Amino acid sequence: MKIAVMGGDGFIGWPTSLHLSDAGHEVHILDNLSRRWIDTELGVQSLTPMDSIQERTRIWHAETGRRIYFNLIDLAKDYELLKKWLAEHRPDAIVHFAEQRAAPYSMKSDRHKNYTVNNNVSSTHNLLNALVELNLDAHLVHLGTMGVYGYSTVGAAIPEGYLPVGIETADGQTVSQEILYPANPGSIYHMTKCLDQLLFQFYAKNDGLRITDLHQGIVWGTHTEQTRRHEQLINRFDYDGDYGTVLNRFLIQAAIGYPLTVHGTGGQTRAFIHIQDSVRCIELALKNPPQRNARVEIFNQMTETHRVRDLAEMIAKISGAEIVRLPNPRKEAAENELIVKNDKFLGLGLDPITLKAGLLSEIVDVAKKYAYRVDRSRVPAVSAWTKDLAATVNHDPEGKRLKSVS
Ligand code: USQ
Repeated sequence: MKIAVMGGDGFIGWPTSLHLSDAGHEVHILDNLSRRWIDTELGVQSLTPMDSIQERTRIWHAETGRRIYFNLIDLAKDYELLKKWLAEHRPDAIVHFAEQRAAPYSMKSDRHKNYTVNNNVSSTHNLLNALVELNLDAHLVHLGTMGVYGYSTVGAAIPEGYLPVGIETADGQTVSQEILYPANPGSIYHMTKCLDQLLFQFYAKNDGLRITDLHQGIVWGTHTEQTRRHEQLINRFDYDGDYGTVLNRFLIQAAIGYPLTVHGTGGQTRAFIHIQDSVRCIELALKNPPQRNARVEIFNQMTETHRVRDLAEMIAKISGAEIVRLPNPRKEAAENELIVKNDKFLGLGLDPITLKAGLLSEIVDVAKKYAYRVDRSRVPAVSAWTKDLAATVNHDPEGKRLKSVS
């Protein structure tokens, strides 16, 4: 297949591009390199040293003889350029990662809220709009989030996208329907993914577009089979308070001797998936497109659920790290239960990689190798969900410890 990977320079976009290229597909990356600009804005860098996208694709070609093509296009702003590229290349499938993906970044200030909404909603809409305009029947696979469902305890398993409901009619009958699971976003970022769902629903119904939405959990790990092949193919690995996600942050914190930063009681239960499984799921989704005029296909792309404090304890046990409980900068349930259905990917043959001490220690070792690149002052999560919460943020979780050491 000819596949366009929108956002193919990012944390999952890059390993996905390699995985698909390795599987024999013709891969074209479209990316505005915003993730690199945001690193510059925040004054942080990936724990792992990353080369330019042009250099990465050159190394991939030298290693495998396969080409990955790169195009500098901003989906949210360069509509005409995007349309021109799609018209010339007419890909069979499109994987859409081209969105700002960090909840804390989206909540930093009014400017970051505006940027996240404008960027994410426009990039998705521009893509859908162009497909219709060009009469292009490419299968669109979008990286959504488990966060569209919200994290309140329901006491029932979260279905894959659609909820069966009974509606009482005027004459007292009950009719059955399946509706999109009620959206319950917990951040501006998560809200944009809820808005994406509505855009997909409309374009599938109105124009018959073939769309798959992947509701992904928190990704952990950094390497995939392909990124391991060469030092310069290495994936990015975020540790900072805005872009680092919880499990990867704990692993890096363990590696650099920083206390594991648990927000609140750590009773938040979340869904997780290893990055290797993430790229496999995307390939499975590409192989199983919905029919034209069918409703949007939705998969829950996760393999297990864990409570934040249990993760911290597991990592403390294997690494000897200490744990600190911090005031939670987010407005979220302190404790929640989470049961999630993921039968569809399992049915398509996904054999999940689950959290095991051996695998976690391996990631701590990767982190130790690059520990010299960490700026410890960028570890704390200081983006607060409300002005009141901002006043409670702990800007220096290891401060006391450092003082007692000196
Ligand atoms: N947390 C801590 N300590 C930390 C960092 C986070 O206790 O140092 C807690 C947070 O308060 C939250 C949970 O861990 O309760 C998860 O936070 P996260 O930063 O790992 O994940 P989140 O902000 O939800 O976002 C990430 C990705 C996003 C993806 C989402 C999937 O950045 O792109 O959509 O995970 S999900 O969480 O399932 O919605």
